[in-house]
Amino acid sequence: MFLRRQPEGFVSGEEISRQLAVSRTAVWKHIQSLKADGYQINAHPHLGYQLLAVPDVLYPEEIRSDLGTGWLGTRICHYEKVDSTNRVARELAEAGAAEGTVVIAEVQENGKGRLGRYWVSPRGGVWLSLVLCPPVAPVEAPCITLLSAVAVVKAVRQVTGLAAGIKWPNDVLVNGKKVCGILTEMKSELDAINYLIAGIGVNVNLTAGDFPEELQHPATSLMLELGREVSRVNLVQELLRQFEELYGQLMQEGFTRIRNQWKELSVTLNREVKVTFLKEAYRGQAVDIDADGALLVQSADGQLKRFCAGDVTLRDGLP
Ligand code: BT5
Repeated sequence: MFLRRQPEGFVSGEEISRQLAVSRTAVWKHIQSLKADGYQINAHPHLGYQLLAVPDVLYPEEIRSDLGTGWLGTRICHYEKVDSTNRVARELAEAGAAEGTVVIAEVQENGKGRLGRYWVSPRGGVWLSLVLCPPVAPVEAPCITLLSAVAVVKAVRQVTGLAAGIKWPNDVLVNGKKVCGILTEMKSELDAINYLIAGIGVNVNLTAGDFPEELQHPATSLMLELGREVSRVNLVQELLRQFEELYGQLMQEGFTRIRNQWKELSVTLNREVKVTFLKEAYRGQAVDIDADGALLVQSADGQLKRFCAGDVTLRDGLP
């Protein structure tokens, strides 16, 4: 990635071979393999090499360049195609992968939503899973889902300027449509988490044609809302930075600060909602989330009900 830092001009093969302490032939071979990976490189017989364009692929080297995180993303496993990054991350975790390992795929052929639902994952999105070992009790795991949503919203706002918000518990919306879903899975014992996988899917550069008919209204992508493509590398980098920062806050200070940020970014609170849980629907006003991340809903007769899980429909979408 020596060339990347000098996009303006040429770098001679001699200089690269000196800096990297490899032969000129090795430099030439490396340039050929970069070209094969989609990097556009201008090779001039006298001036040397010039980087013209990097491919829109989430190569670990691109993500790690200027990433600036401490532990998150130290190891990034990138795949062209997998069934589900959560499945791969679980397998790596079982094999002892370190906390902070990131699994990314360009395409998921069997992307998972919650409760066995599907997740549409064609090329152009960010489909990733983080391997975590939070030293908290399993009942506190929902906090990590809420934390993930805060991290996504902050990253989306930072990189695109779009006014993203959170719909409890795990959806990120832009203009009322879903751009991101989060699937948290864990392996735990009664009082300790062995590992937790935070699976995050963001519709970044998806076109309307990428969504099946039934998702045309409820789903969107950052590109569709912004009217231009978004750098997926920048988004992943910002997401990892925000996640690491928030995770640090959670470990040091507990959930309160994350909860406050979640509340600020929420599009659920103070709205009329329908919560569906185990096929039962409950209507009321979403008034708060509690210290465990559960949603508190007040019905018209003043009764307060607490939901640890469920699906929320906001008032505009209420039948
Ligand atoms: C979610 O479930 O929103 C969690 C999605 C998590 C996806 C990530 S991608 C990386 C990692 N690897 C995985 O295999 N999964 C994670 P849920 O709240 O149950 O929403 C699922 C519902 O959202 C589906 O039933 C569809 O109605 C809708 N949906 C499917 N694909 C979508 C998409 N790309 N964008 C918006 N909505 C979608």
